[in-house]
Amino acid sequence: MVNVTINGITVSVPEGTTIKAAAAQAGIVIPTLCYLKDLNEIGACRVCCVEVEGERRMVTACNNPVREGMVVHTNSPRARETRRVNVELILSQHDCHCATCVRSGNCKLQELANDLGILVNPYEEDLPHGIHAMWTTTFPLYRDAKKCIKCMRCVQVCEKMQSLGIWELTGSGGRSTIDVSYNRRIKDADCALCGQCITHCPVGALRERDDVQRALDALADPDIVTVVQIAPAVRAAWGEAFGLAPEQATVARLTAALRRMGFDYIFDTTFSADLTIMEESAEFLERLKSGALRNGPMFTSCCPGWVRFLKSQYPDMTALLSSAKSPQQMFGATAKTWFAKKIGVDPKKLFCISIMPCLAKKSECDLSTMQNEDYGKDVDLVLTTREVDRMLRADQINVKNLPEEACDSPLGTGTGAGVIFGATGGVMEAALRTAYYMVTGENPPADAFRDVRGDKGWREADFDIAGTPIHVAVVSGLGNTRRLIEAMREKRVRYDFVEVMACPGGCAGGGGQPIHDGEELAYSRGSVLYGLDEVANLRFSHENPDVQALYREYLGQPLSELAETLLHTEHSG
Ligand code: HC1
Ligand code: SF4
Repeated sequence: MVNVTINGITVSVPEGTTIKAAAAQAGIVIPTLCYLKDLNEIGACRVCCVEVEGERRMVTACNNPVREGMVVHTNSPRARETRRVNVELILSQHDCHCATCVRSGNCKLQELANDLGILVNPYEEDLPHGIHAMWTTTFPLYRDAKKCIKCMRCVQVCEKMQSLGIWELTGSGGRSTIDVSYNRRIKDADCALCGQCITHCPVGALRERDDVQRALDALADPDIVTVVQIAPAVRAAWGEAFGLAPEQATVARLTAALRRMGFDYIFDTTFSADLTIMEESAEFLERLKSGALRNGPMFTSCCPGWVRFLKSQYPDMTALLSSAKSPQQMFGATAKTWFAKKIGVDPKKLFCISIMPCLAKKSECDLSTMQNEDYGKDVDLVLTTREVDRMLRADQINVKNLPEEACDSPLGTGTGAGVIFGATGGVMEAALRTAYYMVTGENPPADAFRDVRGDKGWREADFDIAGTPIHVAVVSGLGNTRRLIEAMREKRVRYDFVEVMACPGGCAGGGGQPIHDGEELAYSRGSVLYGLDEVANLRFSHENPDVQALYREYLGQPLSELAETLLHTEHSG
């Protein structure tokens, strides 16, 4: 152990502890803009500089370990002055038009400048301009170089967590900035659109393409019937921006809010998550029976960030993906056929809007394989949880005081199995519940496959389905995914079925979810979803009465010709 005195308080900490962590143990907060545990411990922003007795230079607290007998001051005149000047210098290169910034009120730099009482910036504004300030406005990921503070978080998150290395530091001195690596344009750069660089950005330099106006235009058009679907993981997060507890921030309350805004039909993606399970479980059993799994496992296909990753990094393996479309797309295809017929509306007049915790969904719905000549696109528009939160705020909807209202029918019913899609391991668990039923004609205990749950980024489990052993893996985060695929290619591991989610923790931690600087909420949101499953009346996708009606009235059975046409794809677009 090492003894260190910080602001007169002596603490004893293990060797190797950083000054910042030792101070936290003494109850002293040392602010920082760039620090991310295990990912970005490089002292880039210099906001955490402290004075160490006997040292001539100021010391960054986030990446320097304590030494025996060290005496540290975080609030000495020199420490105060250094922190303030460093923040002022950052502000001199930051577009401070806070009123028009998407992160206003949720910006680490704004908060810190305010905490430090910086009312006038004494340094000349020195904003980057020219090429770095320009960006395509069509790609779902949007970057504003004028707001970038070069904290390096996006660089490290994309490189270390997601193994993609899309960002890099370019230029030098005052011209240094972050840009797409190897001089590529973002749309050509293999970005998976996971959005993790956005949720880890301390300011508003990265955000999703804002599609709110397109939703408002659809609402304003009297000829258009708006149909909204709410993704599983949205229910675990949408209320965070309003200070609602998870038990208040229900789908039913969000449904009420969306009705107040004027949307015509409000449905639940858990309906089509159950539908996906019917198709995907049937497909898995078919591959199992035909021996196709000898060529490699079946990969889940519902996460478009993962599908983008596979197509760009391992294109020779895309045949292993389940041919099932994602629940988002299955929903759209069902809404524009079965449902449109039911309500007697020309499907071309239906405008399908998804509320998703995800940016990659914005590009998934634009794929050429996700549309047809009869009705156009399965899904017309995707809004992130954050965009919908902004719409609710814009309409001054007092969500706290809204009653709960049921979704519309028949695409509004989901089971617990559909709800857990939003957490890592949930798709696998839901699929195995139904695969077991399809083989044996009996339900297993609902929690029979809970071994796939957990917070490790790469998990494995073994099960027995009516005498057939199956070996499965669940992985989340693209860095973990790359490790798993490399292990598969080197024949160090072999699986029958693999669930992949691009974002650590699954959709609950998706790149479109509300941002809480430095806090990882994926697993706590995931446990909200598992809690909803536990108390659900129906916990098996095959028991969803609306899915049963869809097969009875329209599709016939899983993998029927019509189901193949509407609900499956080649993943080649
Ligand atoms: Fe997801 Fe899915 S779980 S991909 O994370 O399969 O985005 O929530 O909607 O489509 O259902 C996202 C979540 C979501 C799909 C489902
Ligand atoms: Fe990297 Fe994901 Fe950001 Fe794309 S969205 S740059 S893959 S972190």
